[in-house]
Amino acid sequence: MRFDVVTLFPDMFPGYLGQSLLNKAIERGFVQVHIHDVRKWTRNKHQKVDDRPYGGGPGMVLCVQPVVECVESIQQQGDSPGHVILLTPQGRPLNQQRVEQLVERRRLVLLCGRYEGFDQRVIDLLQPEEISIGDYVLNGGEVAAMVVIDAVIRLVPEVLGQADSHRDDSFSPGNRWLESAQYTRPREYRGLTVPQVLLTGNHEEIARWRREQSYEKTKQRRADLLDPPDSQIGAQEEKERS
Ligand code: 6GU
Repeated sequence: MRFDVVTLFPDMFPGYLGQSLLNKAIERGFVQVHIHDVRKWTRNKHQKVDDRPYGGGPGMVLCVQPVVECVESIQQQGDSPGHVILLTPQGRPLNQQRVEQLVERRRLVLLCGRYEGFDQRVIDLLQPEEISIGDYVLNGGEVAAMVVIDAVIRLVPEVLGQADSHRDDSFSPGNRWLESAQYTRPREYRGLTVPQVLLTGNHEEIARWRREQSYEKTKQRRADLLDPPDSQIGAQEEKERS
């Protein structure tokens, strides 16, 4: 799996990329992450990458030239141009179903926005998929790009220790419910004890208890997951494919 990240703030990434799971995957060659500084692609002498919006208004807009030329150059590297994603609060909200489709692409080019956004012609020319990571506003797309990388790499089969340990994750299609509570030793701490059923060794009983817990938690916190609408991101892509 290869990621190319296009950003004005390349220094935000090394800390994240150095964390153990990802670092091991990179060292073993299962994941490649290339960080590209858009500023290197400006053609004016002040290395300006943004300018005031036509028509007025607050903030600055990212210029079309450096972004488009940076992405085009990246796409010429490697053996496939990759799927281009623009991280923006205007995008469709990311969910696990879409993450599962993204891992199939094998190469993603992630554009991180800043300021008031990109010149519209970046979108017209590159036709990226626009993705948001939720209904709140970040200062830029960098953290969102890390979220995408984080969610996608753990689905690369070689990355997680146990090949199937993400199967039971909440939100995967086989299990849309939230996970039940987990306990480990000691059996008692400050008077709080582990539920008796987990100590019985009766696997059927335990599985039933977990399903019930999982259902109750989901009903209380995320009733929307019990009856999910078909209109979310991912469902649309699935339809377009078939
Ligand atoms: Cl992808 N970018 C920014 N700037 N804000 C966001 C976001 C992305 N997703 C949610 N909020």
